[in-house]
Amino acid sequence: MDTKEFKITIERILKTNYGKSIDKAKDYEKYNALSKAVMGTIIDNWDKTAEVYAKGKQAYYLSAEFLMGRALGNNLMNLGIYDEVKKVLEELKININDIEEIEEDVGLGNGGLGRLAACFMDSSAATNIPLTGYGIRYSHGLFKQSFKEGFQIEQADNWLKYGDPWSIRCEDDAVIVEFGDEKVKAIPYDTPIIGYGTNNINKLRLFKAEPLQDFDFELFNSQEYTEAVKEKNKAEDISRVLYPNDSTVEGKMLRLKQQYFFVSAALKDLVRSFKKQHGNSFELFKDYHAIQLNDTHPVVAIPELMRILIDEEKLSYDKAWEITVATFSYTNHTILREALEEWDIELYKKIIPSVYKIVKEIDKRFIRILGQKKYSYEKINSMKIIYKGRIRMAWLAIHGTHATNGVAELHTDILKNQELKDWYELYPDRFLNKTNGITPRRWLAFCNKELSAFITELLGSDNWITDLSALKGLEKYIDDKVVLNKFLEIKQLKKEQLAVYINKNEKIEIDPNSLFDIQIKRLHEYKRQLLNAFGILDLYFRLKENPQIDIVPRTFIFGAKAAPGYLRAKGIIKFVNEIANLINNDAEINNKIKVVFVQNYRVSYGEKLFPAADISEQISTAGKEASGTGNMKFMLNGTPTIGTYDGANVEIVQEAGEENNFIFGARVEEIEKIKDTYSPKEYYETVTGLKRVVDTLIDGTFDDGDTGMFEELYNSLLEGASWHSPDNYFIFRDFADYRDAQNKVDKAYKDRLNWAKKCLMNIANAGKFSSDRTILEYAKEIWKVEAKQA
Ligand code: 26Q
Repeated sequence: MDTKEFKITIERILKTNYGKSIDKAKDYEKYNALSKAVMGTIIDNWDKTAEVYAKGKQAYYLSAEFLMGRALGNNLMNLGIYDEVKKVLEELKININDIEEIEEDVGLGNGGLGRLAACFMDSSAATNIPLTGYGIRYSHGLFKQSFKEGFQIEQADNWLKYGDPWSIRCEDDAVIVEFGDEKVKAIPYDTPIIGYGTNNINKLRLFKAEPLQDFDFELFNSQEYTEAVKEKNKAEDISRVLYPNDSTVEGKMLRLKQQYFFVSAALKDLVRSFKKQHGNSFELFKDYHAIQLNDTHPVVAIPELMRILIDEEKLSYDKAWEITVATFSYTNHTILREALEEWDIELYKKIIPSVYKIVKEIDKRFIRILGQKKYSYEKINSMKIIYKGRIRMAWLAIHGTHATNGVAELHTDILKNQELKDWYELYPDRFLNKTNGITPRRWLAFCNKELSAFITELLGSDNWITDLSALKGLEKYIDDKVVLNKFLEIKQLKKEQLAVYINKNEKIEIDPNSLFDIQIKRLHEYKRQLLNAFGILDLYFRLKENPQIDIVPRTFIFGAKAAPGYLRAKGIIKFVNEIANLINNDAEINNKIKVVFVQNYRVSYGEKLFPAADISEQISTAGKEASGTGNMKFMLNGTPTIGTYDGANVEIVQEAGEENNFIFGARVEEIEKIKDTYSPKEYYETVTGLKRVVDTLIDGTFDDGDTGMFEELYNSLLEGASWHSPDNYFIFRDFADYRDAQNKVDKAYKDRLNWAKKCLMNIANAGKFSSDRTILEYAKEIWKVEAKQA
């Protein structure tokens, strides 16, 4: 890098864009100028990558969510210029950390599914796999969260307030998306995905919705301002905001419009460039495109491609179907019934009537096939795509693609043998497992530079950053006291850094010498933050009874957003905050335990939390968490797991050893066995300490501000509700086991060197969980695309 020229470029951008010299510029202006300067240096490689990719088959990731987080620091690292730029900035009297911290997170996703998409983008670039992401450029991402008197408050996320230096608006590539009674423009914004250790630069293309016409000039002239901008607003509503929901499905019209909007735009974009290259030879389409559907959210792509091929390109139904099935594949991310997407046919008829017709035809022909196979009437009913006035998107997805995959071994097994059993019998060759992964760049090299440097030193090479299985080489240091102590030293440093950050952001002081016990993920009943809360309360009461109990001082840290309409989840947040209030203000106890619920947990907060954790909470009800990926981020940063036998936890302990983690609770088979006769009351009455903690929900220990939230929680556990049985997630069943496991953690932690060994074993065996491995599996086994070096 020519640092002199780079400096000049930054100064020039500051002057042209903000009319300021560097000494007067604000941090966000410096951030923008620096980012734009970096953009300038990569454009040629970006073009070249596209050119090389265009010669062969490419893959496309259609996702309603991309939870990208911040770009600057990660991009500098991936380009290999982080240290150089840091120095350049120092010479300009700028601290790179201040500039990094000013960047807003790009929060265009809810949680795991959106973050997985982001990790896949990074991994595809690093491994030279031709993958392009397609999605929506929401003007507002996932809401910002704060707490007021312990209650969650949501605020709009205005991530574009300082501009978006990492995207380029591609007016020339705009397409028109047609709804039944409305047409809108879809404008692509392209963001470079910079590969680590390669010149390849992949692309994330997100569409913004705009009206065909900016506003009605006539109306404007006749003073009817509101009317004049109405159409503009209506169009822009489509990409205005991300639905802040995960795991429960709401059949909202705008949500359907969002789905069709980006899917139709993406397919039109692909068909247009295909025709430029190959004319009307559509039999070649599948040889140039593999399209992955990220859950059912983009599954309308199946009938939309059919519509384009049949209605616009005049192919026969059979030809179009063959191309469609060969092109698409589908990933399932959930086992929760309530999260299986279904759409009312009336909504489809109204919003996208021509697509509805195709869905109907697909279903008709499918029913005919099942009839020929002599399937019973009941079975056909249970499998047909349209049933009782609703379109079952997961069924359409399995039938209309050549591959369906789960996201961890256990999850895929449950799909094959339980949830999707009939489908597995119909299409046995279509079902595959692709265990999730995380990018080692952001989740170790970038967020834990101290540990990374140490690993590189020990291994004598930094090739683990692109070949994570190389971490296995760390195992040979398992009895090396110097190494183990150095690891503990680094962990301590990361904990101190986190403590400073939490103090600044939450105004709570925590002790970096205490054990950091962390649960960070979306708030959901099945993830059982409530079990954690009960565990803490139980420990508190035991300490009150007997202050002599010799425990390692512990700081319990939570981070989670609750969907705004998910009242029970919000009740759990309030409950944990009440517990925090009680414990943190109890002078007799607060040197032993402390509880912090951090506000606005997001990717950039995660980057500070994962490296600082001593124990990782992965305590979902067995069978409910499809995979989890936070569990992998902890593991990679040397944090043992306390967890159930669920999702990817199973594979984590397979790799790192059960003896280096803390597994507890009912397994899937047991849950299956007890679920119909489960009586939480019996546990409540008989398990020591359980009643005492559960009753705090109703006995006046805590105040829910007269919302009735706590009583509702209590009833959900003991009485159930119309839509579920009591203690639907088996918290009472696992309570005692969880306490035992926590006691084991406490005991194990006291033996510092032995603890460090567990940590080291987790790092050394995290290789499997690189998203590079996952992406290469998708490329080879599903997409049939090959790496291509630009
Ligand atoms: C659907 C319809 C309407 C509104 C919102 C939604 C919606 C949005 C997001 C439904 C579900 C989601 C997100 C699901 C999700 O994040 N699932 C997680 O996916 C991860 C990646 O595979 C897994 O590791 C997690 O186990 C799984 O919970």
